[in-house]
Amino acid sequence: MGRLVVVSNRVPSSSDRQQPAGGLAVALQDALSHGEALWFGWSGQQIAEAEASNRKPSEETVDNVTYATIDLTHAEFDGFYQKYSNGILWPLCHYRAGLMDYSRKDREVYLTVNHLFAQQLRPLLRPDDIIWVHDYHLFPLGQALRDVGITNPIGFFLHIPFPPWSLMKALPGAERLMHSLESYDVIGLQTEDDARNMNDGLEQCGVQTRGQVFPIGIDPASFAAQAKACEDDFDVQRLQQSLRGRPLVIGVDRLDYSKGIPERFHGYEAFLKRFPEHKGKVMYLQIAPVSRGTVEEYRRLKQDLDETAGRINGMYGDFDWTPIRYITHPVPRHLLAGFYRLADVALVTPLRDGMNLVAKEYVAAQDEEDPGVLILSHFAGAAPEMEDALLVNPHDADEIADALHKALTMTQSERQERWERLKPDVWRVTAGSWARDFIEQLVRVERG
Ligand code: ADQ
Repeated sequence: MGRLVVVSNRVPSSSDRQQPAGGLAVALQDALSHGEALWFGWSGQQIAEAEASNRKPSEETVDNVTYATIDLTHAEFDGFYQKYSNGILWPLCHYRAGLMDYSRKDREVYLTVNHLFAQQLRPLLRPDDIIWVHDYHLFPLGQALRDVGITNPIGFFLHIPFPPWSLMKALPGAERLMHSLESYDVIGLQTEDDARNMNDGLEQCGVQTRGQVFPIGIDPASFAAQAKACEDDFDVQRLQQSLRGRPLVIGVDRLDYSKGIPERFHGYEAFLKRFPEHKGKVMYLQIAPVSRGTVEEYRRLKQDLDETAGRINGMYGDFDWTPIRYITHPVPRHLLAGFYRLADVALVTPLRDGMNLVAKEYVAAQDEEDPGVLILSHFAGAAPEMEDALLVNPHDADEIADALHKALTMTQSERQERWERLKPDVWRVTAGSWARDFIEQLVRVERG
């Protein structure tokens, strides 16, 4: 196999690489460790228009991987990243067409930046490279690479859901987007639903290529080891002592409207109202670091959550008990593993989610003698693989309340049985196997 070239919107900075904060960097660690590799994308830096004309990628090689990054101008960052990717494609792909704030100008910037990526990447490519493009920021990159003469195998993986064509076509230019996908040799999606939706769209647009399912996973063995090793960590102990014997319910999400955090708060409120025997006897910790904080919709969401948490704490709390501990800054990954292990219940209730790795991490982190209970939304991509969780509809506060009561009163033997049935899939489909399966398909293309 030739060199693996990964292209994503962001390339992790050197500090992120030392302590990968989840997501793509963790998932690709294994794939990037075999042979020579190149990772290309945006540096995370913005520059003035005047500095853009003689832009060149800056490169840094660490062991076998070269990280090549380019800067974006303020206007490119705004139109490509904030507006088109996160203000249009993100809500639409999460079935929230009503939140989509479309403008033709932003679409042009999006296409221009995809062409810029292709032009800047081209001189770095070798004839035997295989190219793997990631996520919605770069839907048209395959086409843009073909336009500048690249004939190498190119694959595309979409980390987020793909909506039904009847919804997707609300996007002006959706047909063109579907046609641009024809440039890819392999297209990967998280779930059967996503593949069905995309393939239906491709068919309706008369495009021949088809998407396949490659569900993403975590590195369960190392996550489990980290969680166990963390039991005696000072901060994990601090959290445990602060519980004073009360069970811990945990939620861990980027602060994003797709994660259903307000709905979860309402579910917890319904639980306190309907099952008052738990009042003062349970602790709910929600960790939700601010993400995309400069996008208006995310600012509104944070304000809503701040208010709802404050209201619930004011209404149900007591002078010695706070119902919700709500944190909007990130928590280091190793501590997160320890917190998951300590938690009796995890609330993972997205309204839509490509996969949701938190659900898998929670299962991996449990103590096999005394595992906790996962409450999981039907609308997480992970749900079809995790039917032994307590599956809920996140729009139904009473269903969340019932599931919380059930989880907190479940016998140890039922918790063990459920966890034993959840475990095999988490261990079978890992980050490593996901990347290997995808790359194998691409290599097959390379070999004709
Ligand atoms: P995300 O939307 O970011 O990813 P998720 O799959 O849950 O969602 O992964 C997030 C990662 O970041 C996890 O490893 C988690 O531990 C970490 N993380 C989350 N909240 C954190 C916090 N508060 N502090 C520290 N770390 C935190 C996108 C798609 C998902 C898809 C992934 C991978 O939206 O649906 O599963 O990509 O394909």
